[in-house]
Amino acid sequence: ASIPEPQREAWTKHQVKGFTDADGFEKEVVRHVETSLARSLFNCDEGAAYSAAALAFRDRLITEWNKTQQRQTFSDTKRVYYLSLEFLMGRAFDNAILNLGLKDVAKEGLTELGFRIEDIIEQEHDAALGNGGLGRLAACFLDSLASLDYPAWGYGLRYRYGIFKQEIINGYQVEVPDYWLDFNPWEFPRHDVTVDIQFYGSVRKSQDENGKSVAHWEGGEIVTAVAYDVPIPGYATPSTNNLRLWSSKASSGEFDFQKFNNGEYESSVADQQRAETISAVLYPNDNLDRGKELRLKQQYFWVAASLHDIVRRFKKSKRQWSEFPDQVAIQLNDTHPTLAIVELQRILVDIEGLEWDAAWNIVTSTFGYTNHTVLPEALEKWPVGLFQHLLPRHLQIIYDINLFFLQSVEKKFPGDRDLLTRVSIIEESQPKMVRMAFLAIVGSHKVNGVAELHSDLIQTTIFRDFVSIFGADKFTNVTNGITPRRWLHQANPRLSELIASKAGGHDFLKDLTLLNKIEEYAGDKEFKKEWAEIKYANKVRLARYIKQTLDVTVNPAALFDVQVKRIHEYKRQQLNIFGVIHRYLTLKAMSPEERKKQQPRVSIFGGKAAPGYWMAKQIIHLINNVGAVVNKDADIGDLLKVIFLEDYNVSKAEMIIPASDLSEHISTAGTEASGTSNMKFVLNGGLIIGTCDGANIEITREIGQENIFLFGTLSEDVEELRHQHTYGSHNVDSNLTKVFEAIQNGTFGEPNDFGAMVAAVRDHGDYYLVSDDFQSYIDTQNMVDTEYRNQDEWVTKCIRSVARMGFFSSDRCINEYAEGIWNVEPLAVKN
Ligand code: F58
Repeated sequence: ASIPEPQREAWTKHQVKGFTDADGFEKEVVRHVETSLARSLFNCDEGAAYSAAALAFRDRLITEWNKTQQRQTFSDTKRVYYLSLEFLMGRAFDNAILNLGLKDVAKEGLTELGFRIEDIIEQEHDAALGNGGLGRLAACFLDSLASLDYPAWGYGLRYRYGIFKQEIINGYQVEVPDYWLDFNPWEFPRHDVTVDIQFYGSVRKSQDENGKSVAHWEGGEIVTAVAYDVPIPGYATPSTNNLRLWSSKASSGEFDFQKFNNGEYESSVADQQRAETISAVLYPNDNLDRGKELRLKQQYFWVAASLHDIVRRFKKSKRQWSEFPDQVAIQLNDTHPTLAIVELQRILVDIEGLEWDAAWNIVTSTFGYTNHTVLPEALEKWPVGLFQHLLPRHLQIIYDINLFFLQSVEKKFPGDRDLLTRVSIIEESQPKMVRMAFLAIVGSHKVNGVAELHSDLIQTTIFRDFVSIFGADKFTNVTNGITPRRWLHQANPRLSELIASKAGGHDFLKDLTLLNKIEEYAGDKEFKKEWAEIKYANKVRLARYIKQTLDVTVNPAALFDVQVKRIHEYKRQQLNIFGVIHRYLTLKAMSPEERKKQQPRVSIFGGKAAPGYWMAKQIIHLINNVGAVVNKDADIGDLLKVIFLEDYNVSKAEMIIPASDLSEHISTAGTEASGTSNMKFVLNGGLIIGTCDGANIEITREIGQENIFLFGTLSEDVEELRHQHTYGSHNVDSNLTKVFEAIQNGTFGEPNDFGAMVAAVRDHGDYYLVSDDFQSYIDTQNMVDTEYRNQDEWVTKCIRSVARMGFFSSDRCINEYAEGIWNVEPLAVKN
């Protein structure tokens, strides 16, 4: 309902203007302390100061956000909808003040009010609605979409509990729930934006007046989706996009007032709780599909609410259905939202009455699908029986999609029964399964991988048949990227300023290729000195944090070697810790004189293990036990320290990454689709030790092979080696055998605790080729030691690498999606 013309003057007069200087900001902080928080200068601690400062900036964001949304509505251009079950946002405050260009204002204002901005930033709880790379990629994409002025919305779930908090107790991981919503100023509940979502029930068919069969999905239960909106500010632009997260609650129709009236409070409340369970918790698995019913419920709940919202918005434009793909592009972040394909077909056919083929044309022109893994255990499949029970009409539609698809395959490749079995969306197994990746391919117009090697691999292995069916044009690559705003400007402000001083200001934060301007300073003495000082200061900060949290003293002058990411056998933290043990044994065997010549190193690990992944937990346990022995060994001193940082998350990454000299990206070749932290480390002036896998390959191409430490088996040789392990003889590397002996003689605690880790390599086929790559890993680490001692040359390498990292901005990546997949354009902001 809009305000009539005569009264609008009053509105314009009182339009919120928003502060632009420290004084204005302080006024807003004090107002929020005294009104929103009902406190005063007598009881304003850092928590309250954060809350008030966040509310003050939130007000600023809302004004721009409203304008952006109005602009998008009036211009009526095509929008992008990014559907992701995970958005790993981290903190919002620091990001908001930087993107608004008001960090100095915030700093000055907070200082005048008696606070240090660093302490205030630390008060914020991370928004941790994701597991790892996939969720963080979605967050970087939102930042780029807004910064580049694309009309785009994110859609996700508002989990009450994000990824668990990790505690390390006696060397073991313990999971603690992450209840993060106590105070969240960054979200806006939209109690008026709700969608009723149906589950279970049955399908009745009838005939319409023309004799056409119509399906009616009836009965079952209803859960209500409530929208919560999160503003996403762009950098150096007023554009502020929207992330809409759905929360589940019992539908008012469903809540049993009768029961309540009869005094059966408990059972009526139980219904309510059951509904709220849907959006209660993020599943903590990374690269593993566990097939739980609640997970499928989450997926449908979120997808159905989002599509309803998108369709509702489209219908307001009063266009023909055939124009839907001109107005709407939907990107599926992995297969988790694949049901959106089926749901849109259902809306168009069952509710809007379109013919099947016309509807299917619209559907396939609308969707794009991004694949993030080739690991078979991570490819989603759902039992047909579960679908039949939970979403009976959707199963029928899937059967029809499959039928028409297989008919088209049969037409193109007559008589190839094997092919039909291989590509069928329904796997003829016991029980029968719906293959979600195949459904996503059939229902999309583009399928992309996330790095060149990965995109090649999916086209030649898991999706090979689909390339011959649909043609190679349907498949493409979009190499991942990261946002330089968070991962350079925010995480490493001093380095960002140093770069700005030589790159002609901060434009490189919007066009990262401008980093190349610093290459001419790679030999500049003064520049290198400042560069090295910044790295050292970042290491001092991390060393201080290690002292505070673990009470271990590390020398900031030592080489900081970092591997932080989810713990997974394919990422091979076991290779790293076996290498550390080998280093320890080697140092122990040396004379004191020889030891003095060695390069001191701090091996830093961090990352969560999925709660049910016991091998990953064993790896964490071994790292901690090795640290306990090595860190107190007087023979070793500063030469080697082993650190496990608890509860790795986005805000810790912002502190750890700028402090790294060397980071490890050492997955078995062909297993890590892309990796994105590799890009963050290089961008912050650290070098990489890595395998020829994922984006490491493209990083090498960009920065030059002389600036990266590559080792290990190539992806084309992996299969053959695995075959040999299984069917030929398998001899474990001799240095690795000594490492195993040390583990088994109890050097690092109870040997049985690590039996499975050793056996996986020695007795069970060494699927991840730890033994095959061990010697080249050790040799390469020794090379790192040698090169690190030449600090002058090392710093030059770091500067050159940073200068050549322009390609890895998520801005480049989003522009590629916009042009090659979505066909959308930025919406210019007129002042
Ligand atoms: C990651 N996948 C890839 N999945 O492993 C990584 O190489 C890539 O850089 C990144 O995506 C972005 O493309 C990943 O993080 C998950 O965590 C899923 C969570 C939900 C269950 C299945 C795995």
